[in-house]
Amino acid sequence: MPTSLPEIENLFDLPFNDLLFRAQQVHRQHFDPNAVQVSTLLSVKTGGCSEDCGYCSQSARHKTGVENEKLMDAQEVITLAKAAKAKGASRFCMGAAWRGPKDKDLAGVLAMVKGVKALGMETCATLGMLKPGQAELLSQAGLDYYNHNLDTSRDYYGEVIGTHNYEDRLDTLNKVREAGIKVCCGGIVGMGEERRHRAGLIAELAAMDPAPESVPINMLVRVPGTPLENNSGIDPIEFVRTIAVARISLPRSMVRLSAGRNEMPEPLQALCFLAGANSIFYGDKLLTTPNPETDKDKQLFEKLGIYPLAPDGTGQVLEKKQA
Ligand code: SAM
Ligand code: DTB
Ligand code: SF4
Repeated sequence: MPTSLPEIENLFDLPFNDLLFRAQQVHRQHFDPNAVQVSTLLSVKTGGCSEDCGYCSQSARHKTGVENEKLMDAQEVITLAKAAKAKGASRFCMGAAWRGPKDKDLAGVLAMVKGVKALGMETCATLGMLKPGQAELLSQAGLDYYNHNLDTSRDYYGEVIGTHNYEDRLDTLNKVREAGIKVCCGGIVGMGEERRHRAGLIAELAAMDPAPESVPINMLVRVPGTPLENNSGIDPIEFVRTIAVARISLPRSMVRLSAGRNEMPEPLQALCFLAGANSIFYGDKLLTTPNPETDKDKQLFEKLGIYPLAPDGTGQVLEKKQA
Protein backbone atom coordinates (compact mmCIF):
# COMPACT_ATOMS: atom_id res chain seq x y z
CA MET A 1 0.00 0.00 0.00
CA PRO A 2 1.60 3.32 -1.06
CA THR A 3 1.99 5.62 1.94
CA SER A 4 5.20 7.60 1.43
CA LEU A 5 5.11 10.99 -0.29
CA PRO A 6 7.12 9.84 -3.38
CA GLU A 7 4.86 6.76 -3.78
CA ILE A 8 1.77 8.93 -3.56
CA GLU A 9 3.19 11.46 -6.02
CA ASN A 10 3.88 8.58 -8.43
CA LEU A 11 0.23 7.54 -8.22
CA PHE A 12 -0.84 11.06 -9.18
CA ASP A 13 1.45 10.84 -12.23
CA LEU A 14 -0.10 7.61 -13.61
CA PRO A 15 -2.10 7.76 -16.84
CA PHE A 16 -5.71 8.49 -15.83
CA ASN A 17 -7.08 5.13 -17.02
CA ASP A 18 -4.40 3.18 -15.14
CA LEU A 19 -5.03 5.21 -12.00
CA LEU A 20 -8.78 4.61 -12.11
CA PHE A 21 -8.32 0.92 -12.83
CA ARG A 22 -6.08 0.56 -9.77
CA ALA A 23 -8.50 2.53 -7.62
CA GLN A 24 -11.40 0.27 -8.72
CA GLN A 25 -9.37 -2.84 -7.94
CA VAL A 26 -8.55 -1.62 -4.43
CA HIS A 27 -12.13 -0.43 -3.90
CA ARG A 28 -13.58 -3.83 -4.84
CA GLN A 29 -11.19 -5.66 -2.51
CA HIS A 30 -12.64 -3.85 0.51
CA PHE A 31 -16.12 -2.53 -0.31
CA ASP A 32 -19.36 -3.24 -2.10
CA PRO A 33 -18.70 -1.15 -5.27
CA ASN A 34 -22.35 -0.04 -5.54
CA ALA A 35 -22.99 1.00 -1.93
CA VAL A 36 -22.58 4.60 -0.81
CA GLN A 37 -22.87 5.76 2.80
CA VAL A 38 -25.10 8.78 3.27
CA SER A 39 -24.64 11.44 5.99
CA THR A 40 -26.68 14.56 6.63
CA LEU A 41 -25.03 17.72 7.94
CA LEU A 42 -26.48 20.38 10.20
CA SER A 43 -24.86 23.58 11.35
CA VAL A 44 -25.85 23.64 15.04
CA LYS A 45 -23.84 26.81 15.72
CA THR A 46 -23.38 29.09 12.73
CA GLY A 47 -21.01 32.00 12.13
CA GLY A 48 -18.94 34.36 14.26
CA CYS A 49 -15.90 32.06 14.44
CA SER A 50 -12.68 33.56 15.84
CA GLU A 51 -10.49 31.63 13.36
CA ASP A 52 -9.24 33.00 10.02
CA CYS A 53 -9.51 29.92 7.73
CA GLY A 54 -9.30 31.48 4.25
CA TYR A 55 -12.04 29.33 2.69
CA CYS A 56 -14.64 29.64 5.42
CA SER A 57 -17.93 31.54 5.27
CA GLN A 58 -18.20 31.40 9.07
CA SER A 59 -15.07 33.28 10.11
CA ALA A 60 -15.94 36.54 11.89
CA ARG A 61 -13.01 38.05 9.99
CA HIS A 62 -14.61 37.68 6.55
CA LYS A 63 -17.64 39.66 5.33
CA THR A 64 -19.73 36.84 3.86
CA GLY A 65 -23.20 37.75 5.10
CA VAL A 66 -23.28 34.69 7.43
CA GLU A 67 -24.62 35.94 10.78
CA ASN A 68 -23.36 34.88 14.20
CA GLU A 69 -26.08 32.66 15.67
CA LYS A 70 -26.27 30.94 19.02
CA LEU A 71 -26.13 27.18 19.64
CA MET A 72 -29.36 25.52 18.54
CA ASP A 73 -31.74 23.93 20.99
CA ALA A 74 -31.11 20.16 21.34
CA GLN A 75 -34.76 19.22 20.78
CA GLU A 76 -34.85 21.15 17.50
CA VAL A 77 -31.70 19.33 16.32
CA ILE A 78 -33.15 15.92 17.24
CA THR A 79 -36.32 16.70 15.24
CA LEU A 80 -34.21 17.56 12.18
CA ALA A 81 -32.16 14.38 12.64
CA LYS A 82 -35.36 12.34 12.69
CA ALA A 83 -36.41 13.93 9.37
CA ALA A 84 -32.97 13.17 7.88
CA LYS A 85 -33.28 9.54 8.99
CA ALA A 86 -36.72 9.30 7.37
CA LYS A 87 -35.16 10.52 4.10
CA GLY A 88 -32.50 7.79 4.23
CA ALA A 89 -29.48 9.30 6.05
CA SER A 90 -27.68 6.83 8.31
CA ARG A 91 -25.36 9.35 9.97
CA PHE A 92 -26.07 12.82 11.34
CA CYS A 93 -23.18 15.24 11.54
CA MET A 94 -23.43 18.33 13.76
CA GLY A 95 -21.07 21.21 12.95
CA ALA A 96 -20.19 24.25 15.06
CA ALA A 97 -18.25 27.36 14.02
CA TRP A 98 -15.95 27.38 17.02
CA ARG A 99 -12.19 27.42 17.52
CA GLY A 100 -13.22 24.82 20.10
CA PRO A 101 -16.14 24.32 22.48
CA LYS A 102 -16.34 26.00 25.91
CA ASP A 103 -17.47 23.55 28.59
CA LYS A 104 -20.94 25.11 28.83
CA ASP A 105 -21.36 24.86 25.03
CA LEU A 106 -20.29 21.25 25.13
CA ALA A 107 -23.12 20.40 27.55
CA GLY A 108 -25.63 21.46 24.87
CA VAL A 109 -23.89 19.36 22.22
CA LEU A 110 -23.83 16.31 24.54
CA ALA A 111 -27.64 16.51 24.79
CA MET A 112 -27.86 16.59 20.97
CA VAL A 113 -25.54 13.60 20.61
CA LYS A 114 -27.53 11.53 23.14
CA GLY A 115 -30.81 12.37 21.42
CA VAL A 116 -29.60 11.63 17.88
CA LYS A 117 -27.96 8.38 18.98
CA ALA A 118 -31.26 7.30 20.57
CA LEU A 119 -32.86 7.55 17.09
CA GLY A 120 -30.60 4.70 15.97
CA MET A 121 -28.44 6.93 13.78
CA GLU A 122 -24.67 7.17 13.75
CA THR A 123 -23.54 10.43 15.30
CA CYS A 124 -20.76 12.76 14.18
CA ALA A 125 -19.68 16.17 15.45
CA THR A 126 -17.21 18.78 14.25
CA LEU A 127 -16.63 21.40 16.92
CA GLY A 128 -13.02 22.52 16.42
CA MET A 129 -10.12 21.87 18.81
CA LEU A 130 -10.87 19.87 21.96
CA LYS A 131 -9.52 20.48 25.47
CA PRO A 132 -8.50 17.58 27.75
CA GLY A 133 -11.53 15.60 28.91
CA GLN A 134 -13.93 16.88 26.23
CA ALA A 135 -13.45 13.93 23.85
CA GLU A 136 -14.22 11.51 26.71
CA LEU A 137 -17.48 13.35 27.46
CA LEU A 138 -18.47 13.17 23.79
CA SER A 139 -17.66 9.47 23.70
CA GLN A 140 -19.73 8.78 26.83
CA ALA A 141 -22.67 10.67 25.26
CA GLY A 142 -22.58 8.24 22.31
CA LEU A 143 -20.52 10.08 19.70
CA ASP A 144 -19.41 7.67 16.96
CA TYR A 145 -17.28 10.00 14.77
CA TYR A 146 -15.44 13.29 15.21
CA ASN A 147 -14.66 15.30 12.07
CA HIS A 148 -11.50 17.36 12.23
CA ASN A 149 -9.76 17.98 8.93
CA LEU A 150 -6.08 18.49 8.25
CA ASP A 151 -7.37 20.31 5.18
CA THR A 152 -4.07 20.45 3.23
CA SER A 153 -0.41 19.52 3.51
CA ARG A 154 1.70 20.60 6.48
CA ASP A 155 3.70 23.07 4.35
CA TYR A 156 0.64 24.69 2.73
CA TYR A 157 -1.46 25.00 5.91
CA GLY A 158 -0.01 28.39 6.88
CA GLU A 159 -0.95 29.83 3.46
CA VAL A 160 -4.63 29.37 4.31
CA ILE A 161 -4.91 29.49 8.12
CA GLY A 162 -2.98 31.65 10.60
CA THR A 163 -4.84 31.34 13.92
CA HIS A 164 -3.99 27.69 14.61
CA ASN A 165 -1.49 25.23 13.16
CA TYR A 166 -1.06 21.64 11.98
CA GLU A 167 0.17 20.43 15.37
CA ASP A 168 -3.01 21.80 16.99
CA ARG A 169 -5.08 19.76 14.54
CA LEU A 170 -3.03 16.58 15.14
CA ASP A 171 -3.31 17.07 18.90
CA THR A 172 -7.14 17.08 18.75
CA LEU A 173 -7.12 14.08 16.42
CA ASN A 174 -5.03 12.17 19.00
CA LYS A 175 -7.44 13.10 21.78
CA VAL A 176 -10.36 11.84 19.68
CA ARG A 177 -8.62 8.55 18.93
CA GLU A 178 -7.61 8.02 22.57
CA ALA A 179 -11.22 8.54 23.68
CA GLY A 180 -12.29 5.67 21.39
CA ILE A 181 -14.18 7.86 18.89
CA LYS A 182 -13.81 7.09 15.18
CA VAL A 183 -11.86 9.66 13.21
CA CYS A 184 -13.22 11.56 10.20
CA CYS A 185 -10.35 13.53 8.72
CA GLY A 186 -9.70 14.85 5.23
CA GLY A 187 -9.24 18.12 3.46
CA ILE A 188 -10.05 20.63 0.75
CA VAL A 189 -8.64 20.75 -2.75
CA GLY A 190 -8.69 23.71 -5.09
CA MET A 191 -7.33 26.30 -2.65
CA GLY A 192 -4.47 27.29 -4.98
CA GLU A 193 -2.28 24.41 -3.77
CA GLU A 194 -0.14 22.33 -6.11
CA ARG A 195 -0.30 18.60 -6.74
CA ARG A 196 2.55 18.01 -4.30
CA HIS A 197 0.44 19.60 -1.53
CA ARG A 198 -2.51 17.34 -2.34
CA ALA A 199 -0.11 14.39 -2.23
CA GLY A 200 1.26 15.73 1.09
CA LEU A 201 -2.22 15.75 2.63
CA ILE A 202 -2.89 12.16 1.54
CA ALA A 203 0.52 11.07 2.83
CA GLU A 204 -0.29 12.57 6.26
CA LEU A 205 -3.64 10.76 6.36
CA ALA A 206 -2.12 7.46 5.21
CA ALA A 207 0.61 7.74 7.87
CA MET A 208 -1.94 7.85 10.71
CA ASP A 209 -2.09 4.59 12.58
CA PRO A 210 -4.88 3.60 12.50
CA ALA A 211 -5.94 5.47 9.36
CA PRO A 212 -9.05 7.68 9.67
CA GLU A 213 -12.22 5.62 9.23
CA SER A 214 -13.69 8.40 7.13
CA VAL A 215 -11.89 10.76 4.73
CA PRO A 216 -13.87 13.72 3.37
CA ILE A 217 -12.46 15.25 0.19
CA ASN A 218 -13.99 18.69 -0.25
CA MET A 219 -13.76 20.70 -3.45
CA LEU A 220 -13.42 24.34 -2.40
CA VAL A 221 -16.73 26.19 -2.45
CA ARG A 222 -15.68 29.73 -3.38
CA VAL A 223 -17.65 31.85 -0.95
CA PRO A 224 -17.94 35.57 -1.78
CA GLY A 225 -16.25 37.66 0.91
CA THR A 226 -13.60 35.03 1.78
CA PRO A 227 -9.95 35.48 0.79
CA LEU A 228 -10.31 32.51 -1.61
CA GLU A 229 -13.41 33.78 -3.43
CA ASN A 230 -11.54 34.50 -6.68
CA ASN A 231 -9.36 31.40 -6.57
CA SER A 232 -9.10 29.63 -9.92
CA GLY A 233 -10.30 26.33 -8.41
CA ILE A 234 -9.18 22.88 -9.58
CA ASP A 235 -9.38 21.04 -12.86
CA PRO A 236 -12.12 18.37 -12.52
CA ILE A 237 -9.83 15.59 -13.81
CA GLU A 238 -7.26 16.49 -11.14
CA PHE A 239 -10.06 16.31 -8.57
CA VAL A 240 -10.97 12.78 -9.70
CA ARG A 241 -7.28 11.85 -9.53
CA THR A 242 -7.20 13.08 -5.91
CA ILE A 243 -10.15 10.83 -5.02
CA ALA A 244 -8.50 7.84 -6.73
CA VAL A 245 -5.15 8.40 -4.98
CA ALA A 246 -6.97 8.70 -1.63
CA ARG A 247 -8.82 5.42 -2.34
CA ILE A 248 -5.58 3.54 -3.14
CA SER A 249 -3.62 5.02 -0.22
CA LEU A 250 -6.44 4.59 2.32
CA PRO A 251 -7.90 1.27 1.15
CA ARG A 252 -10.14 0.62 4.17
CA SER A 253 -11.37 4.17 4.75
CA MET A 254 -14.68 5.53 3.54
CA VAL A 255 -13.77 8.30 1.09
CA ARG A 256 -16.43 11.01 1.12
CA LEU A 257 -17.20 13.13 -1.93
CA SER A 258 -18.01 16.15 0.23
CA ALA A 259 -18.36 19.89 -0.44
CA GLY A 260 -18.53 21.06 -4.05
CA ARG A 261 -21.05 18.53 -5.41
CA ASN A 262 -23.55 21.28 -6.15
CA GLU A 263 -21.18 22.62 -8.81
CA MET A 264 -20.34 19.17 -10.20
CA PRO A 265 -22.17 17.77 -13.24
CA GLU A 266 -23.47 14.22 -12.80
CA PRO A 267 -20.81 12.58 -15.03
CA LEU A 268 -18.09 14.10 -12.83
CA GLN A 269 -19.74 12.72 -9.69
CA ALA A 270 -20.05 9.33 -11.42
CA LEU A 271 -16.30 9.43 -12.14
CA CYS A 272 -15.66 10.17 -8.47
CA PHE A 273 -17.66 7.07 -7.47
CA LEU A 274 -15.71 5.06 -10.05
CA ALA A 275 -12.49 6.42 -8.52
CA GLY A 276 -13.55 4.99 -5.14
CA ALA A 277 -15.64 7.61 -3.36
CA ASN A 278 -18.22 5.74 -1.28
CA SER A 279 -19.86 8.33 0.91
CA ILE A 280 -21.67 11.66 0.37
CA PHE A 281 -23.45 14.40 2.25
CA TYR A 282 -27.16 14.12 1.53
CA GLY A 283 -29.58 16.99 2.10
CA ASP A 284 -30.18 20.36 0.46
CA LYS A 285 -27.60 22.21 2.56
CA LEU A 286 -24.05 21.57 3.77
CA LEU A 287 -23.29 23.95 6.66
CA THR A 288 -23.95 27.33 5.04
CA THR A 289 -23.79 26.56 1.30
CA PRO A 290 -26.13 24.56 -0.96
CA ASN A 291 -25.85 20.83 -1.67
CA PRO A 292 -27.80 19.05 -4.45
CA GLU A 293 -31.54 18.60 -3.82
CA THR A 294 -32.30 15.18 -2.33
CA ASP A 295 -34.53 14.29 -5.28
CA LYS A 296 -31.63 14.93 -7.68
CA ASP A 297 -29.39 12.66 -5.61
CA LYS A 298 -32.01 9.93 -5.57
CA GLN A 299 -32.23 10.14 -9.37
CA LEU A 300 -28.44 10.02 -9.67
CA PHE A 301 -28.27 6.94 -7.42
CA GLU A 302 -30.97 5.28 -9.50
CA LYS A 303 -29.18 6.06 -12.77
CA LEU A 304 -25.95 4.61 -11.41
CA GLY A 305 -27.53 1.63 -9.60
CA ILE A 306 -26.09 2.88 -6.32
CA TYR A 307 -27.84 2.22 -3.01
CA PRO A 308 -27.27 3.87 0.36
CA LEU A 309 -25.80 1.95 3.30
CA ALA A 310 -27.62 1.56 6.61
CA PRO A 311 -25.58 1.80 9.87
CA ASP A 312 -25.55 -2.01 10.05
CA GLY A 313 -23.78 -2.17 6.66
CA THR A 314 -26.81 -3.43 4.73
CA GLY A 315 -28.35 -1.65 1.75
CA GLN A 316 -31.49 0.44 2.15
CA VAL A 317 -33.96 2.27 -0.07
CA LEU A 318 -34.04 6.06 -0.07
CA GLU A 319 -37.41 7.57 0.90
CA LYS A 320 -40.02 7.26 -1.82
CA LYS A 321 -41.39 10.62 -2.95
CA GLN A 322 -45.00 11.18 -1.83
CA ALA A 323 -47.35 11.09 -4.83
N1 SAM B 1 -14.87 24.73 13.22
C1 SAM B 1 -14.63 23.37 13.04
C2 SAM B 1 -13.32 23.08 12.35
O1 SAM B 1 -12.74 23.98 11.78
O2 SAM B 1 -12.90 21.93 12.40
C3 SAM B 1 -15.74 22.62 12.32
C4 SAM B 1 -16.44 23.23 11.14
S1 SAM B 1 -15.45 23.49 9.67
C5 SAM B 1 -16.60 24.41 8.71
C6 SAM B 1 -15.33 21.88 8.93
C7 SAM B 1 -14.65 21.73 7.61
O3 SAM B 1 -15.47 22.19 6.57
C8 SAM B 1 -13.35 22.45 7.39
O4 SAM B 1 -12.26 21.82 7.98
C9 SAM B 1 -13.23 22.40 5.86
O5 SAM B 1 -12.57 21.23 5.45
C10 SAM B 1 -14.68 22.34 5.40
N2 SAM B 1 -15.06 23.60 4.72
C11 SAM B 1 -15.38 24.76 5.29
N3 SAM B 1 -15.66 25.71 4.38
C12 SAM B 1 -15.47 25.13 3.16
C13 SAM B 1 -15.57 25.60 1.82
N4 SAM B 1 -15.88 26.86 1.54
N5 SAM B 1 -15.32 24.73 0.82
C14 SAM B 1 -14.99 23.45 1.09
N6 SAM B 1 -14.88 22.95 2.35
C15 SAM B 1 -15.10 23.78 3.37
C1 DTB C 1 -16.22 18.24 5.83
O1 DTB C 1 -15.10 17.80 5.53
N1 DTB C 1 -17.01 18.91 4.99
C2 DTB C 1 -18.21 19.35 5.67
C3 DTB C 1 -18.07 18.67 7.06
N2 DTB C 1 -16.77 18.13 7.02
C4 DTB C 1 -18.34 19.43 8.28
C5 DTB C 1 -18.38 20.82 5.67
C6 DTB C 1 -18.41 21.43 4.29
C7 DTB C 1 -18.68 22.87 4.42
C8 DTB C 1 -18.85 23.55 3.10
C9 DTB C 1 -19.07 25.00 3.21
C10 DTB C 1 -20.31 25.42 3.93
O2 DTB C 1 -21.42 24.88 3.66
O3 DTB C 1 -20.23 26.33 4.76
FE1 SF4 D 1 -13.96 28.50 12.27
FE2 SF4 D 1 -13.93 25.95 11.45
FE3 SF4 D 1 -14.56 27.96 9.73
FE4 SF4 D 1 -12.06 27.69 10.57
S1 SF4 D 1 -13.22 26.18 9.33
S2 SF4 D 1 -13.22 29.62 10.47
S3 SF4 D 1 -12.35 26.99 12.67
S4 SF4 D 1 -15.71 27.33 11.51
